[in-house]
Amino acid sequence: MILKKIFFPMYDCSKAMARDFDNDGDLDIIAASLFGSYQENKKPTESIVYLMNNGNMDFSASYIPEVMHGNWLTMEVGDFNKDNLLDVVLGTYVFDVQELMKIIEVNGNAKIPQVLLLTQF
Ligand SMILES: [Ca+2]
Ligand SMILES: [Ca+2]
Repeated sequence: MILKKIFFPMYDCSKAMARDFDNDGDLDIIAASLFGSYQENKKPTESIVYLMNNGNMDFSASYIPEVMHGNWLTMEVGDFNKDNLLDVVLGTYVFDVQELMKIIEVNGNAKIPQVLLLTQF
């Protein structure tokens, strides 16, 4: 038996969940990363990634640049707004005040999402 494999590089991925997010009958993947300490040079591709299943184990990756400063500790999937499309809720982790100050310095403001709800439209 030969299994087709996919490899998607994502450093410090803390959780990946497979669900049919686009209701087309196949499983897609959402993955989030937790870094042990804040990485100011972190890329959007290393934060939250949505892998849409195109069939035959072919996936297209999408990113959310606005949330790249989170250290995503927890994630859950559900239809929170009852529109029959799955949503994703994430929670981030900040180790201490020094790390928080570094994030604020890099972001330029203190508006950092601690809990994030992603919905589809
Ligand atoms: Ca799907
Ligand atoms: Ca929904």
